[in-house]
Amino acid sequence: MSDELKIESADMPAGGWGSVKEVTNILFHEHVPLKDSRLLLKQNKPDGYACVSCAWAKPANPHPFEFCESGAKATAWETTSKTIGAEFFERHTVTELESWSDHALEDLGRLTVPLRWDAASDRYRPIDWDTAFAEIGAALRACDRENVVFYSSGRASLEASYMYQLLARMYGNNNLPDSSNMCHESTSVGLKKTIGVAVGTVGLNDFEHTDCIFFFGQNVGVNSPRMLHQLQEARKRGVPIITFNPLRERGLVSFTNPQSPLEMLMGQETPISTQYHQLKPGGDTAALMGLCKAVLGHDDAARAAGAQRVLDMPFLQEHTHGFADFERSVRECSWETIEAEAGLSRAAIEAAADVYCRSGAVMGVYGMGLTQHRHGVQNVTMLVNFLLLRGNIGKPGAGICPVRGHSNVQGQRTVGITEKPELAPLDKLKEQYGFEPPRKPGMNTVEACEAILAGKVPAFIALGGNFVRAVPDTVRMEAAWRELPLTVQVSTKLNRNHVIHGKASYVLPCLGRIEIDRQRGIPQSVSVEDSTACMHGSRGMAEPAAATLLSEPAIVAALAKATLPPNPKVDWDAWVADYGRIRDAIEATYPDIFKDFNARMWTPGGFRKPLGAAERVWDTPSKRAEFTVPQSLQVDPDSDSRDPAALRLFTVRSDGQFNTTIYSNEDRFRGVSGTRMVLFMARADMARHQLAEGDVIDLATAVSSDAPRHVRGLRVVPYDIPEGCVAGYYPECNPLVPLWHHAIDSKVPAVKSIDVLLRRAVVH
Ligand SMILES: Nc1nc2c(c(=O)[nH]1)N[C@H]1C(S)=C(S)[C@@H](COP(=O)(O)OP(=O)(O)OC[C@H]3O[C@@H](n4cnc5c(=O)[nH]c(N)nc54)[C@H](O)[C@@H]3O)O[C@H]1N2
Ligand SMILES: Nc1nc2c(c(=O)[nH]1)N[C@H]1C(S)=C(S)[C@@H](COP(=O)(O)OP(=O)(O)OC[C@H]3O[C@@H](n4cnc5c(=O)[nH]c(N)nc54)[C@H](O)[C@@H]3O)O[C@H]1N2
Ligand SMILES: [Mo]
Repeated sequence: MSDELKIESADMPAGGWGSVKEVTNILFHEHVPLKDSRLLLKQNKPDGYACVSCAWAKPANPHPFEFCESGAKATAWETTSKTIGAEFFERHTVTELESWSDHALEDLGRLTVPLRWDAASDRYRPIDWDTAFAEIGAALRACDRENVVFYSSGRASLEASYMYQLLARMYGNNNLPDSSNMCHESTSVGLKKTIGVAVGTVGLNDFEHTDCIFFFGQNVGVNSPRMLHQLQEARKRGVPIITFNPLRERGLVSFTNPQSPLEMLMGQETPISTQYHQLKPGGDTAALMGLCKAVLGHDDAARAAGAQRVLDMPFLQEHTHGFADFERSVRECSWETIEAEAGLSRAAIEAAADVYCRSGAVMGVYGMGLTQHRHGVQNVTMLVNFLLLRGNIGKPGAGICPVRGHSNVQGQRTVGITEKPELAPLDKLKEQYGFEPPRKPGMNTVEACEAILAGKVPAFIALGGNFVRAVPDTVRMEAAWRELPLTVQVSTKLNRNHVIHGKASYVLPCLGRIEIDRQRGIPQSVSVEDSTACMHGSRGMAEPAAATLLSEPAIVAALAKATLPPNPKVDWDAWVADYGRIRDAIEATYPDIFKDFNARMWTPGGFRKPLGAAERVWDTPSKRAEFTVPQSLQVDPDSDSRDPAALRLFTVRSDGQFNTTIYSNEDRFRGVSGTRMVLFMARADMARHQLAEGDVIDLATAVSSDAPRHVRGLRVVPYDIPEGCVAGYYPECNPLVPLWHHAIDSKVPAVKSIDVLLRRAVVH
């Protein structure tokens, strides 16, 4: 890959011919054979496999091509014919591999053999599976059980995840941090508190009935492109889409369906957003406060004129609690404060509120732009306040719609991957398996990092992911990571977390979800939960990358057998021999959610878990939906210490990546290629700093009392972004994020608002 920066204007629509070219390129680059490229036709089909990219819903009547550019890339990346085995690791020391880029490491292809790091030669050496499990089991038995961490990234199936949480709990702790702790945990906390369910209420069919969509901080064209189909359909019905995002994102501006020959030939594009509000990062609470204030204004006017109320009074009276306090806080909040904190004019906010008041059923869609802030939870609860004003939760076409990240991240929580003991059915597990589950709260991601920094963690087990690369404070975390006595990673590809490793380190290569998983010769299937709480079966379809790979359920079972004393009530071998039995066990633990699991998992469109809030049954202490008064409109309670010269940095993804997996240096939608070491900046700020396009700068974290934090050598890219803020890529900018800079209550790292200082780089 060349690393020369290229900047081009990116005014083509999302999708379109660019998307087709990208798909062809990656299938070619990954040497995906033609027969396997046909796999894409089985993606997200009722009889096919659930895509390993995002968690967006899978319709009952799918398009013939129910895949997108991002999903095709993820499929090509997993089914690549490139592999690495023992010979590769014989040729390269781990220290040498550390100097390779994230892209270069994963681009080597699929891991094929279990590996153990050999300190004397600084190499990963092959080890047979049985020896690996025996050694890891012996080490875990000797550890301080309270502090061993069992991380999972949100890709593993419901079956593997259920077994994994049982392993952790039978071992003796609730240390089950999940990628969700860096992602939608602000949603889980905020929605549980206000509407009594931890997940969104919108289902796919709501898109057919909605009258208006409010869209906050989610980059649909890149991160959940299949949702563009629903948005395009809605737009064709004339449904307004009102977007709040500091960046003008292509996929939120317009879309050409690459799977519609007519649109492709005619170069037709559908404009997606009808209003686009480029607010300040972290300005969402203030913008929502303004929206609510404008709605109250309309209601006052209606009342004065004796017209029909704008607020849904019967709903407020019957279904909500705390409205009076909330209303007071809105009336007391001045437009000056709202405008200053949101970075939007009163007129712009009122224009959005006008559409809201005219619309019967409204949905609120959002992503990381709301959750990854110091006030991430409050941003979510403010969106709930706004929807409640007109009864927009629990009626067709309306509701709240957090767009989840990893393809089964929501499902992992459903089957017990949680550090919070109150969210796991511990008594049920006790009864089912005859052991005493630990009751002490476990560590979430930030707490696990703190414990690692404090030298308290004896072993870190990871079911997927790239923890050390995904978390904040890269420099401090990498140093502490090397001191971990034991790291065990269940992975498909080589990544930073394998080359930065503990004193003893094992890499256990597993099958991906697209591959055929045969147990005793019989193909097994697994299941996942999508963003709309629907469960789907998934059948692997590609031949495994190597015969030596084990499935995730098989690896978890082997780790459990090597670590735990035998328990006649848990037959790990029987579970691995027939995954249907794991699903029976899941059903026994959660009879309400997973009734007739094995039969229903193939329901076209999935089967939905019961969601009280969608039926207006509120599982909150007041048994009503809760209004909440925001604590502060400021983006950051620490911002008193704000340096006036500071710029507010937020980190984003490009279409050339899936989280820490970097497919390429291209960011087609933002017109940047050649390097990811860039900083998007407003022209006015560039002028103020006397910078020209392509100039090289360094960033330092503005509030860094405990340690200096830097990222050096970023190239300036002029961009349509509000003044005073800048954007850079995740994970390249993670060294700038202090670990303690996280959301109040949910502890999601606040990677969408970091105060930074900029210096022109010294060129030697
Ligand atoms: N292709 C691809 N697909 C993915 C992923 C991937 O990396 N690549 N990752 C997956 C995962 S795990 C996740 S969680 C999702 C993430 O998907 P998204 O939620 O879309 O995440 P981001 O790209 O981090 O940024 C979201 C958007 O928020 C905007 N934003 C930033 N700050 C603010 C703010 O303060 N307010 C508002 N209103 N907007 C803001 C940014 O400009 C950006 O457009 O995608 C999933 N799908
Ligand atoms: N600055 C900043 N930091 C962020 C974010 C941000 O927006 N900005 N986003 C955060 C978010 S939303 C998330 S979700 C986290 C992501 O954090 P993680 O989920 O930990 O990271 P990923 O990059 O998704 O993990 C990629 C690795 O997973 C492994 N893998 C892939 N498929 C499989 C599989 O099927 N099984 C197994 N066992 N392994 C597999 C491969 O080895 C691959 O290298 O990062 C967070 N960090
Ligand atoms: Mo995520």
